[in-house]
Amino acid sequence: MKDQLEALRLQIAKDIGSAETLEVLDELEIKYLGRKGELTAILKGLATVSAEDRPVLGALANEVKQAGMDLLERRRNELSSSKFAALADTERADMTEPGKRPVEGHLHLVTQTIREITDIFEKIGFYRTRYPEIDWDWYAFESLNMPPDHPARDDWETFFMDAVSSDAKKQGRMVLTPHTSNGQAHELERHEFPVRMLGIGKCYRRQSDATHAPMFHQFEGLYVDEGVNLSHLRGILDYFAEQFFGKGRVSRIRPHHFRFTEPSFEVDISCGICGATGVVNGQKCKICKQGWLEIGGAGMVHPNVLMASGVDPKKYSGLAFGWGIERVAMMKEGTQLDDIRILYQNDVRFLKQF
Ligand code: FA5
Repeated sequence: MKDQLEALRLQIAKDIGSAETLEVLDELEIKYLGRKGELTAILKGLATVSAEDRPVLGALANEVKQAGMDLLERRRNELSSSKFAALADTERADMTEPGKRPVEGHLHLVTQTIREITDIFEKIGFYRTRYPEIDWDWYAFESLNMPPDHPARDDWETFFMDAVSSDAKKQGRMVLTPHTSNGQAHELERHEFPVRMLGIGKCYRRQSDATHAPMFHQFEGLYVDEGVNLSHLRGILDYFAEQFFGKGRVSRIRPHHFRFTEPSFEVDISCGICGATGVVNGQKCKICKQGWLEIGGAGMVHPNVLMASGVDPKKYSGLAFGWGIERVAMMKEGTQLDDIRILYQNDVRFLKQF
């Protein structure tokens, strides 16, 4: 039995030494040292040996088992580390290699313009407001001195929908607002002065061509306090022209008619390409054709508008202006778009230029 054990020790050492994979080692462990393995089979013979030899042979069997376990562990460690060493060669990752950047988007030109305009007006004390884009007839028209059936509404009437409210100002129908001027009555009825509102929102009209979109944005300025006059309006317009369009750009006002301002004006900005001359290298300026670009309407708030919101026109006066965000973005040097609708076609090749 002693010889059998010694022979087994040598066999185990030989087989483990030549095993090339972890799986073979697992098999050898079962074959030699497992519950039904060769060592157990030899130990069954212990019952037949003399009581004197039994402890000696038992100790030897334990020694063979322990030696086998030690060899198995050592060989397993060797094989595992060489396996990872091989992996390190075949699957090497260079951590210093530049990664692949995901495609990054950016803010839409209209959003960028809204932020820029907001910054410019906040510097002179205006605060941003946002009033409903679907609003009651009162706010969109009547409070602005346009009673039902007045012809001044014609160009501005869009989609109306029936609605119900118990509020006296919220009667009749609701409308997709054609301008941000509906914000004027909302702001005035708060009766907190001075009012220095910059309302920015979406507007809707029955128009679609190179300079008109059916959905566009306006920014509406409303400044109401004691003693507000036309020179404040001129100052604000010139301030905006220079801040937004660049040094040397100025504004010009021309008489116009709006029901909610008196006097009313159209506002033009001097063209940055021809320097307000209308001529470039002896040719008519392609951008403005006559030196000036029209950007929107403005005027002194009509007393009826103040009264409609319970504001005393003898005490307070105000100025208001409403311009298109897309239009001013289009007129900025470096943009110069020849069709407003491209802004909403979601063509990434166009959008990523800004
Ligand atoms: C108005 O909407 C007045 N509520 C503006 C106003 C406010 C006047 C306060 C006085 C006091 P108008 O319809 O002209 O006015 O539009 C103003 C500007 O909005 C236009 O000059 C243009 O810049 C822009 N705009 C108008 N219609 C469109 C459209 N369909 N697409 C893109 N921009 C437009």
